[in-house]
Amino acid sequence: MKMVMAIVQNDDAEKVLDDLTAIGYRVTKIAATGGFLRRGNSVLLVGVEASLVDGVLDTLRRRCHARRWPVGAAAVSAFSQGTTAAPIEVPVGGATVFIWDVERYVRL
Ligand code: 2BA
Repeated sequence: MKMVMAIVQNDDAEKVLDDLTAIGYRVTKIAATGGFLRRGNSVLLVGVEASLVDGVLDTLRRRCHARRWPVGAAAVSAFSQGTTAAPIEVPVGGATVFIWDVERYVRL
């Protein structure tokens, strides 16, 4: 069994949840905050048989879109090191995905 942990933008999370639950995947959504932009995002935890991981990745590819967001003042000032910096944007997403082996899965 594998654990798929996907960090996605809030705007995409509901569609991913809809698709995954409709085809029978069990999913947990956790509200989170990105360390760089300090914007809300969503962490989706999906425990699946190894053979189903590609199906999860297909859904994430289909539903998660890259966007550009302005960088907050704190991050700009950290990068500019005291010099005046024009507002900048960074690309965010589709999805950042980590996959690891699950040693044991128990539902009590
Ligand atoms: P944030 O940390 O808010 O980062 C948002 C976007 O800002 C990133 O998009 C990336 O394009 C940019 N960014 C982040 N750190 C940067 C840095 N030190 N210098 C320049 N640009 C930087 P994504 O790469 O698509 O990441 C989206 C969100 O996924 C991140 O939100 C973070 O919550 C999570 N994430 C990404 N990589 C991660 C990792 N290796 N470990 C844990 N969380 C990660």
